[in-house]
Amino acid sequence: MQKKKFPRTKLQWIWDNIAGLRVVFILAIVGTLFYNLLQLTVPFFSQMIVDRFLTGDNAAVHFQENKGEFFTLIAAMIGFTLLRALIVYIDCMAYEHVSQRALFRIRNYLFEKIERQDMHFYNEYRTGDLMTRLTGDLDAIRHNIAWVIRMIIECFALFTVVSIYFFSMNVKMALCIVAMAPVIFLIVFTFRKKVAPMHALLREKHAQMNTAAQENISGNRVVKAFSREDYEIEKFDQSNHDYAETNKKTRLVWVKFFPFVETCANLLPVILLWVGGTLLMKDEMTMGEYVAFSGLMWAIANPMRLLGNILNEFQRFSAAADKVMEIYYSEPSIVDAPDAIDHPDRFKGKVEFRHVSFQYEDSGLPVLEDISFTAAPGETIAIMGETGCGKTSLIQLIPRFYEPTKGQVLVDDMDVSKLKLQQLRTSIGMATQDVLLYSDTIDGNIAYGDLNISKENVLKVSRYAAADEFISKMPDGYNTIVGERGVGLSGGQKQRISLARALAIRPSILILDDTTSAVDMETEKQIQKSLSELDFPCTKIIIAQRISTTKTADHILILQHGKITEQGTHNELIRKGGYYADLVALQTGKEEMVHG
Ligand code: DUT
Ligand code: MG
Repeated sequence: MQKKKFPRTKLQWIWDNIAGLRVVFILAIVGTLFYNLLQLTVPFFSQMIVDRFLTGDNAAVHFQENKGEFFTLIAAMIGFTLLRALIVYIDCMAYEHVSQRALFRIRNYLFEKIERQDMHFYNEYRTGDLMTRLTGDLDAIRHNIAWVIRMIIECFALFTVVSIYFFSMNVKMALCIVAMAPVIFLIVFTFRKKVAPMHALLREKHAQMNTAAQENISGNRVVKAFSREDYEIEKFDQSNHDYAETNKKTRLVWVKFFPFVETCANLLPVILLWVGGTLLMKDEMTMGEYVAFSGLMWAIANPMRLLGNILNEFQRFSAAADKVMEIYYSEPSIVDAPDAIDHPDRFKGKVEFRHVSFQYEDSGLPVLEDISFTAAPGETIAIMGETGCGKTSLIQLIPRFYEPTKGQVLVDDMDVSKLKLQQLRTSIGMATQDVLLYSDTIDGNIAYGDLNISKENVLKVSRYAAADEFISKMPDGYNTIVGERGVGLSGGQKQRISLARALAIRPSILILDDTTSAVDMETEKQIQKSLSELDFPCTKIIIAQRISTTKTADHILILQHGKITEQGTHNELIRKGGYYADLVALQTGKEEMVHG
């Protein structure tokens, strides 16, 4: 996939997201610098002790005469060590605090972003991938704030401070040691180039594995139905194996570089012994200085060794940040127009399509072509046609889930693209083709679109949807909890709850997509009757396959391959003798009569 450009760099983005915590963060950085400076105290005092009290001609006399000074130096050493430990503790807490708050903030923001995306986004991204962004990727970002940034600062601070100290003590010795730095940088730089793509790949494998797990868990009924457990287990195993392999390969990249870095780090004491020894013999360096060099050698060697690890983690962060920022900066393409009409009043419910054509962004085939029809307020329009002819696509243009590629969709004579999305959508009650019920009570599911709905109204819409009877018979009635997908309910029962949910918002426009397909004829008749007797005005657009559902409609549209091929009332279409008439014949068993 093409790498996306973001308005901010990754570090700027982190900076943006620690607004309000920046002072704490900067103080933490200052703390890191400070406690690394304190690292110098132990070797500094050791040097003094060695030079004054342990070496030299009159060391023993000096010690006898200045015992007080000796113990003061020891006490200072202990004091500074304790102070350093305290600062390290507070500092770690500060980084942790900032990183946790930033994580919290980004996660909320990201969830809101995902929630407000349009349909196109959900066609593009897989759930498992989005979940990875919200969990593993975000954790890599938190780790970057809490650990990686701190370590980078620590390494550089330590290296710089110790180098300066070394130079102040002995330039020749310092030069020989610091000369190792460019070599290390070269190694690490080459490593970075090799390891960066590995982390991007690793992150992708992680997302793939999560997607496999998520799809299997939510689609487990299909797996069971086809007895494909073994197959899926093997497939997941493969995914897991892929991930583990990539993980191993990523580690191996460092393993290749590690011996070089380790050799450089291990050479340092050798250099000290060799060069330092020579300088000592030539009296160009004191024993105390030698001890200080030796005592601080780790401060040069450790950053060298750590750099690979830090870089590894930074690349992990970088790969994760790419993914998170992609969502962070994504904008839904369907949003309120800047000059959107404010329409707080109830819509009358007129729906009009004017020469509408439509095609999905990711497919080259036109789905709808030149669709024109009008539904007057309160009318019932039925849409029929073979599977895949574009019925669902057509109705999705009304709440503006997608935009037509040509033509206009109007509600109450206003182009839907000029209406406020929230006002438009809350006026449309929709029961979609595949019913999704939340893990909540039946009551909660019905009240989803209007949390202030009264108990009586829940009962009323359930009666309209012919759902009251079966709900009342359930052990906990309206308080029965239904599962993620309404497990425990029949297809027809779920459809009726979904219809009740659509009616509960008292919509101006009711859209039913195959909503009574799983309901028996008798119940369907009952629903039809109550839909014609609703106590609020409502235009109904009903997709159905059964003639019994559509024959009372004011207007029937026949959709074939994305075009309206017939339209009219039941009787008009029968007289016409086309697709609809054939359908009537087929469904009422009078085929021979029509063709005979
Ligand atoms: N299509 C896409 N992308 C989508 C959804 C559908 O390319 O996200 C295609 C598939 C099909 C056409 O659009 O060829 C129309 O699909 P639609 O779902 O509108 O068909 P339908 O009339 O509602 O079919 P069914 O009766 O099976 O629900
Ligand atoms: Mg459909």
